[in-house]
Amino acid sequence: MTSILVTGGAGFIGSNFVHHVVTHTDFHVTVLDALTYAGNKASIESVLGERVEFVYGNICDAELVNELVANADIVVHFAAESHNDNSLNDPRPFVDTNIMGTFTLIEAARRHNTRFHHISTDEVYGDLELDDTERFTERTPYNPSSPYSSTKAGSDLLVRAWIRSFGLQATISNCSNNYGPFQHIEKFIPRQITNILSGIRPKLYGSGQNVRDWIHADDHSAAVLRIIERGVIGETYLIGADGEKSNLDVVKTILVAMGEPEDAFDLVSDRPGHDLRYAIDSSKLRAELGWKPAYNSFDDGIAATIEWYRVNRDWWEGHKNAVEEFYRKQGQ
Ligand code: NAD
Ligand code: TDX
Repeated sequence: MTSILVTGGAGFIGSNFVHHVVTHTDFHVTVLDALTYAGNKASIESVLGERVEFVYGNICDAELVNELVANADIVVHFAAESHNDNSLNDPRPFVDTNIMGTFTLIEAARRHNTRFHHISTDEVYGDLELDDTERFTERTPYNPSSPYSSTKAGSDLLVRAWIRSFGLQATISNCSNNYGPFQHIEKFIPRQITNILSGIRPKLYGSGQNVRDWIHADDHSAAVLRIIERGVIGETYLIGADGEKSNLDVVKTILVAMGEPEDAFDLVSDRPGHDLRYAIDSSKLRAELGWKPAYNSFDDGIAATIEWYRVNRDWWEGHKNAVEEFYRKQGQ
């Protein structure tokens, strides 16, 4: 039986991936997660057992990582500090986890010649103008803006160098903005949904014109599985679902779906260095590996996500005050 090590499997996308793997494969899964503020074991509790094992630990712990990688056939590396706003307040954990943690993992993968898949983001490419006709491709030059995206770019470059210099058996994927269940409520979509559920008005940074390219986390998981199964070693694949929307449009979609007037939001201070637009051209992944998204309606995906937060109040309610206090202090 194939044994897969999933770092960051108690986080948003990692936990969605664990559920996807349990449903669609017969792999044995080991989750390695440090349960930072962003990790929640409850997100994978329902599948923990013989097929899914949880190991509490840090990806910077070389001894632990070496032992786990030695026993795995494949490593899928999701663990990261992932929130731009946090990286602007305290960049240090981003350097530690995203750079040193990735270094620790690829050293172990190199030692044991283990298949490695590195999860990254479209933010490494910087941003686009609103009227730019080009989208990001695998050939777009790196130009990250924030401490978060620069540490992700650094980790991608480490993986690329380990492939070329040491023959690391690795692939890389850079995905656009994910939404779906189990996303921390500091992030845009769940923040607004849980605001409305808590009687707080949604908060839009700046003018709300910034554009993100949305993909459901389950579509991201399916693409990663496809890359593990059919991807070519050494290659990078961009993952995206042609889901470009302005933040203003997303907030209006959420408000209307929750039965509120579509102008019942507040404009708040902008994020420093706020990237204007991301947009992914995923034609390489579609043409070469035959992947396509299954979630074709953003409105339906958002409605299901709203329902998930409505039903799973216990999962998020305990963090809500602290998250809003963090934002209140910076006028957001
Ligand atoms: P998340 O913040 O929800 O989860 C991160 C997980 O990693 C948490 O469970 C946390 O406990 C764990 N973790 C953090 N530091 C760790 C460490 N040092 N050792 C072990 N575990 C540690 O993040 P996410 O949104 O699920 O993102 C997962 C990955 O996907 C990241 O690499 C991110 O860059 C990438 N990505 C995210 C998005 C998105 O829209 N969220 C889009 C593209 C790519
Ligand atoms: O309250 C808010 N109001 C608002 O207008 C928040 C939290 C965000 N925003 C804006 C900022 C962005 O333009 O919404 C957009 C999305 O913000 P985030 O959810 O913080 O995501 P983003 O910064 O785009 O990064 C996300 O996608 C790429 C993930 O957090 C990253 O991990 C991933 O790499």
